[in-house]
Amino acid sequence: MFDTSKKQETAVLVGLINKNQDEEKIAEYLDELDFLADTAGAKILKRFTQRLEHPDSRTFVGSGKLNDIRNFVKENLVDIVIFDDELSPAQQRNLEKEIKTDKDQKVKVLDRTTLILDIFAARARTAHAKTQVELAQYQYLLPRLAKMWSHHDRIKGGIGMKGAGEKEIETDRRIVRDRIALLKERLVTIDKQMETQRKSRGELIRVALVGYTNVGKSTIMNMLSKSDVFAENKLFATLDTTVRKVVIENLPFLLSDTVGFIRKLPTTLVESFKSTLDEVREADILIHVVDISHTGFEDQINVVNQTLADIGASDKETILVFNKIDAFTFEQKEEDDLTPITKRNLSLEQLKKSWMSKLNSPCIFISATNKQNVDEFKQTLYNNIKELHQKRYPYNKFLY
Ligand SMILES: Nc1nc2c(ncn2[C@@H]2O[C@H](COP(=O)(O)OP(=O)(O)OP(=O)(O)O)[C@@H](O)[C@H]2O)c(=O)[nH]1
Ligand SMILES: [Mg+2]
Repeated sequence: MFDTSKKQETAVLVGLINKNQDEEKIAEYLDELDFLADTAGAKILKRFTQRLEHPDSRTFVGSGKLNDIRNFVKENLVDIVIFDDELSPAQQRNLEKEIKTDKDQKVKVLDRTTLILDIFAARARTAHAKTQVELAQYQYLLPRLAKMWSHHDRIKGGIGMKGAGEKEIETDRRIVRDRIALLKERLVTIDKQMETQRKSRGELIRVALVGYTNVGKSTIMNMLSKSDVFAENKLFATLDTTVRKVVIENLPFLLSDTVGFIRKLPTTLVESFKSTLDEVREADILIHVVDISHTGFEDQINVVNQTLADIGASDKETILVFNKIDAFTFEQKEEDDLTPITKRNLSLEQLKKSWMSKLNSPCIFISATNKQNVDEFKQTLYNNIKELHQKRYPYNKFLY
């Protein structure tokens, strides 16, 4: 989507402040949108926010704000305007028209979903991931074409003739539907192969790393398995599932690393990544990795738990691993500071205490890059796997 052959493309971000997302939240959400845009290769010049309970049905933001955006885009020759929420086809069309000040100006209007889909498309390596992403993209497109169609229909108002534009849309819809059917067929074949592979892995306990994107899942995978899975400070570095046989002391098990989750993950993506997520669904134990250095880590935990529930994997034995303790910072309050304590004022020790008392499953605090507390983490993992192994194979004691 972003043209990398030319100079780096520039973009502005747009988000709404309302009762679901206050000023602090929207700042954090736009940080994330900025990170997504950066991952896709764009440079953010400015953020626009507007206090609005519901998005404007025509242009997402009100006319005053739209004017500000238009002026900024014109003055700074901005290439892309990115909205933090999904745009309806009508909003997208209106915005494309209204942000331009003259007809030769090229400004792209994107929403969060398209941005995530584009990043997935650029990052997909294997045929499996590519097929899943392409399916998600077409599924996102289809209702949009359909909506355009019904919109034309209404304007036509009962006159029996079809205009050229409508025919085109009808053809487009047929092409998209055919493509979706073909991609689904392909996925069925790939899924079968993967299912056979999973079955042939035998009786080893299966552990899956799950978590928000960029929390350090692949880094932990590499640390535990001494393998070399691609890890970097970009969102969605991992799209394909990697499975490794890992041995702690003398206990072997299977460890899988998979795609990270994110707030407002497009539903079409979750749908088409079903088979990738089977690895999570079929796991015996989940390692839920959290980036404790991120100010919104609690929200991220909730997003992950919700996504796990959505894919039917919420009631699994889970080890909560707070990673990146080396990068953790907090605002220590002075003794005479009587303003109420917020989450930002809690030290690592206080957080540890509160999480440990809150959970009845294990939780560990580590730094994967600095190798802090890694032995304790491995021991916890070992104990959990061993216990499950003994339960499942009571007569098979040779492994430990
Ligand atoms: N400071 C610090 N950085 C870490 C730690 N663990 C991982 N990172 C960094 O965090 C970034 C993301 O790590 P990854 O392992 O790629 O994260 P991931 O969860 O696999 O990310 P996705 O595959 O994109 O979902 C990388 O730049 C890592 O070097 C840690 O303990 N401390
Ligand atoms: Mg990864």
